[in-house]
Amino acid sequence: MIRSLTLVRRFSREKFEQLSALLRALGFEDGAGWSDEHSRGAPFLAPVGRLELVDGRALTEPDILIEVRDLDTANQLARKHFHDAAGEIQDTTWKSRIFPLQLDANLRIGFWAFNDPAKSAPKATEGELNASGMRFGIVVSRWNSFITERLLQGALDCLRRSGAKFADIHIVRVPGSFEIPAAARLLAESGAVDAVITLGCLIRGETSHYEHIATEVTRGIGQSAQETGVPHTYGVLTCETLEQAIDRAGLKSGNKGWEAATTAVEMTSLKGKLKRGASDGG
Ligand code: DLZ
Repeated sequence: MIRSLTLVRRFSREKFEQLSALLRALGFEDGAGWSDEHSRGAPFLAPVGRLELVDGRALTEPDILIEVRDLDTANQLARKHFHDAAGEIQDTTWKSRIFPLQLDANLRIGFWAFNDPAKSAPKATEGELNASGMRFGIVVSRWNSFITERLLQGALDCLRRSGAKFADIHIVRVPGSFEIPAAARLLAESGAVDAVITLGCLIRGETSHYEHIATEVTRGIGQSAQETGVPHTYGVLTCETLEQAIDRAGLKSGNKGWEAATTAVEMTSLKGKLKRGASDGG
């Protein structure tokens, strides 16, 4: 049922710019903003959100809390952008440190980090979203190219924003989705790419043997990933109607090509970490 949680705060133009710059510097991802003749909105997306209810003692914490990995750097950045409005780092009573950023009389943001993040959460290894130095193969089908070219643009946009160079991206076009697994395997076996992103579009209403193709494509891509050890990501739309496909290619429900690309970046990074035996605790 739940899709997201949004906190809305109004700022003067100057604070809006200042706070946007700080949040970007801290690594928040820009969401899709909006504007009309009087106002504008700039959403910033956090990887994890939480709605926390508290019963009991009076709260001294600000009502917006932003957890960061490196509190000292966050404090330096906040001082750079807001000077004295950013307070000193202090210990809390809950095994963490925090500093306040007083934006106006009513609005204070607290930036905080656990003293020992490894103790506060189970150990986990996860991939980063930095694609610099990574090489990608993208297999895209020409069937329903009106949709698949949008998926490709989404994937390229994601890779570029994540730091990949265009010279390190090899695009392979195939006739239809059925041909994707074979081309994906050839690319993976070539050793020339770190991950393969697969993009296609199957529309049930317009494909008499839809089930057979969809099953075969999914199985083939998975098999290529498992047998070559090269991460493959799945950006093949399987839709009931053309309208659904348009929605998933960037209109209403995000862009599946973008998602497949970001997953490829993460999985490539994860593979590198697991091979090196790394566990960063976060
Ligand atoms: C034949 C076919 C049909 C009917 N529909 C689609 C589709 O919706 N999406 C797609 O990517 N490809 C389709 N194809 C083509 C097959 O994937 C394949 O390219 C041909 O059967 C030739 O092997």
